[in-house]
Amino acid sequence: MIQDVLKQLGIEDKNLGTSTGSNWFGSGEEISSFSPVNGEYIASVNTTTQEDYNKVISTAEKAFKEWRMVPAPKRGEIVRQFGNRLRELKEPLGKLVSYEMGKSLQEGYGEVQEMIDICDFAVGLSRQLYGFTIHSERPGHRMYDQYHPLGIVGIISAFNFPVAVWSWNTALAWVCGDVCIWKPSEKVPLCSIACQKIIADIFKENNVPEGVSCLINGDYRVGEFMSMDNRIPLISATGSTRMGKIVAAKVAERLGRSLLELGGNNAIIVTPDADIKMTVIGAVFGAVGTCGQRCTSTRRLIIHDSIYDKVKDALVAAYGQLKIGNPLDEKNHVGPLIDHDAVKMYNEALEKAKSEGGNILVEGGILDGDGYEGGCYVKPAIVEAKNEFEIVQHETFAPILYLIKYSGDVENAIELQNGVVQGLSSAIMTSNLREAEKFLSQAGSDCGIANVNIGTSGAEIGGAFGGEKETGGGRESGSDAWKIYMRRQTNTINYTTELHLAHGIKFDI
Ligand code: UN1
Repeated sequence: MIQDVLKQLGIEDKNLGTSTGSNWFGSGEEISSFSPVNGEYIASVNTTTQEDYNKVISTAEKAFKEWRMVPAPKRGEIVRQFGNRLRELKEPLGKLVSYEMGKSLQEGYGEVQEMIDICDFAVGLSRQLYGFTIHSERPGHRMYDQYHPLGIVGIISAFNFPVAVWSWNTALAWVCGDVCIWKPSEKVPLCSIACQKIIADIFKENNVPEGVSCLINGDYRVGEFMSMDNRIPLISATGSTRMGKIVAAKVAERLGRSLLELGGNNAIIVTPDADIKMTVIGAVFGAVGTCGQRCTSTRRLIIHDSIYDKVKDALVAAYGQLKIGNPLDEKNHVGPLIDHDAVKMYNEALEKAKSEGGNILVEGGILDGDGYEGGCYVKPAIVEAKNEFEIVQHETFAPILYLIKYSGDVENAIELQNGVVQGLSSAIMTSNLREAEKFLSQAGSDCGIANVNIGTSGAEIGGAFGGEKETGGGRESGSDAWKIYMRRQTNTINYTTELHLAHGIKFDI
């Protein structure tokens, strides 16, 4: 089956990993992509050398000069066609995401749906790149601000959302008049080849210049070409906090702009008024969906002591129903982890949780028997823990859920929820209006995302996506996140015959 999928998406056994659109090249070493589903070799991609990169940059720079002159709604029209092509290719692309990354087929399709949704959003946005008009203090003057394209946007994406996060950035950047260079995770290079082929076709059909969408491949060294390059005014990086700190420092050194979407340590607060059924569905999907490898995955449940046992029992029963296995088989809820390193980190986290005094409620473990051969399958685990445990403070990209008890008022739960270094997503399950509003108030959750009666993951593209503290502070996707992809300019126009100075200054000559 996967052979058909690869064929439909134009993926060969050996692929050139560098592209400026229709042109594909690359002379770096090969990286092979193996599926976490069964360990099988899928195909290989060659990496981008410094020389290849320089060619990409000069093509992108040239393309920007043309692309910025295309009216924004016309750019939007091209993004509309891209969204339509994604609708046609949702099935093969979703399957490739599932097979190369390991997330369930439903989630693979969901990821492509996020791409389609952001394209729709960007099409509308292409007619709404507004600035303000401001009243001038001087007579006969008009003042306003407007937004212009920035230039080249560098996108560094993570393995866990191998296609959607790229599209959040590109769809907006393109309608804003920018050109993009994408460095995907070296763990999922084939997804990047598939996406670049799809957009290259659309661009070719519309005579879009070579260089508006560029792809480079390789490890952090290739990412470094971009973060140190002052020809790239904005670097949008998604991934670990460790990576984000390195990228941010390099970009800051040259006074570039960075948009960071880094680690999370997301909690759901479960108050005495919570609907237990909703809580369990939200928590289980949040903790085990994508095998716990979303940056929005639910890592902590902060449960009121009065309902602790009830929630705990319901969760244990729900975990007993989970089907783990080949993610392309739609009856399975949980697929594999991305690779053996991830399995090792999962194991180490469970060991550490135990050594710090955690009580294992649902036993974890590696699955390698029948049906799991060659894959990276593990059992989702639940651990009763304390918020201050070192391991609980740390983001482990795996399906480990920590249960933490609170007593007294919701303020105590909020304090625990905020008591970590990360600040991406958070949620409260309650039917108590006062508690919900406290959670959303300025003294409530300190995260970029705060939900009531839904879980921590699965954000819609229409909202701004990102978080505070070590999550990096950036916002991608909806709302007015587009502004970071543009430069703002304030214009003052004098339509009188005299030159007026501001602030009442007189300067007669
Ligand atoms: C990520 O894990 O980097 O909110 C992105 C969600 C998805 C995006 C996650 N829409 O879970």
